[in-house]
Amino acid sequence: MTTEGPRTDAELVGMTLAAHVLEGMLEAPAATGAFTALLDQIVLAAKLITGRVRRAGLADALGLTGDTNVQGERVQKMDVLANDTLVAALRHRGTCAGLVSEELEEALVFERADAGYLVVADPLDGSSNIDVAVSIGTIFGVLRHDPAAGPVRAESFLRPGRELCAAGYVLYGSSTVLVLTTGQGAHAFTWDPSAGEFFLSHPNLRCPPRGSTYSINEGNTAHFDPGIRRYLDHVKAKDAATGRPYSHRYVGSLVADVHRTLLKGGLFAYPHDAKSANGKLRLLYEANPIAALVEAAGGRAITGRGQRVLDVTPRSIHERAPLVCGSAEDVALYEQLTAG
Ligand code: AHM
Ligand code: MG
Repeated sequence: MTTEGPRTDAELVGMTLAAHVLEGMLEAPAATGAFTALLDQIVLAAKLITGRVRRAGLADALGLTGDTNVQGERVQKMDVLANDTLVAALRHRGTCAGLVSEELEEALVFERADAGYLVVADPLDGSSNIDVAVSIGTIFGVLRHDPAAGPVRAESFLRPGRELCAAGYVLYGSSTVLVLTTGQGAHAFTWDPSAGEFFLSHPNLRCPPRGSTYSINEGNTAHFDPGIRRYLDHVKAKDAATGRPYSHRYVGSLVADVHRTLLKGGLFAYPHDAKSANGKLRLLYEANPIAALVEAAGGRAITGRGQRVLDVTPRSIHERAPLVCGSAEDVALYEQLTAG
């Protein structure tokens, strides 16, 4: 008789996302089906959004709606479609008590007395890239909610990112990839349109300890602190021993820039500057889920102002936060060169 040992990462490749989530739940005896049901609904939204993104140019879904969102930014039709899709998916199954979305000024409360989770999301990030067929993404995070603690309010969401029980993004790139953490590592799943499923393609993602690229909107250099300019000068200087100069890579879509940084290593930064005191990215539904994923993959995510992103306590649901993340050694180098 032979007994099978635990499966290796290579043997896990090809498993469906649904099976992966279910197996994770079975390993956590205290878990209920509600968490799996919630993730199922988020994944359903991702499947619908990827279909819409792929067809956008054909379905009169490109361009602006004519409205501005809560950030004062112009709203794309696809932003609205993606938000409506996510809201509709979360309404079902009774597991989601409320949603904070980049597209909704106020927290949306689902009247489900016993729902145990809150979701934060940017339904479609990288709006400026939609019309030009460049990669965009969906970002989400999940927080536990105690139904006995009273009705959901905006304050229910104002918790540091370290309290997220799940976080993920979906990259609509040359392929559609969903990266998820539920606390035990980060795993990437690739969408197979012919099967209509996400399959595990990168189990236990590890961000390399050091990379050779930096990803930052260098057009903002005039607004940067001297420390950040010192860092940029350093990575562009020639030094064969430390692999410099680094290459510059910047898509302008957070999900795409972070996904490359996670897989290949290096540094992504959207720092504070003289124009934007807290940078551009939103803490609850952009910086926090990304920080949770980067840390789950062994990387680091900091504000560049002496704090781990996941330790920042939010004061309002749409507040912004600087984000510097990626390979542990590259983040340490950034810290060292920008200090003082
Ligand atoms: P959005 O939520 O309005 O799409 O803005 C967020 C995006 C991120 O995806 C990206 O990292 C950043 O804005 C790029 O900003 P910039 O064009 O200033 O470099
Ligand atoms: Mg966004």
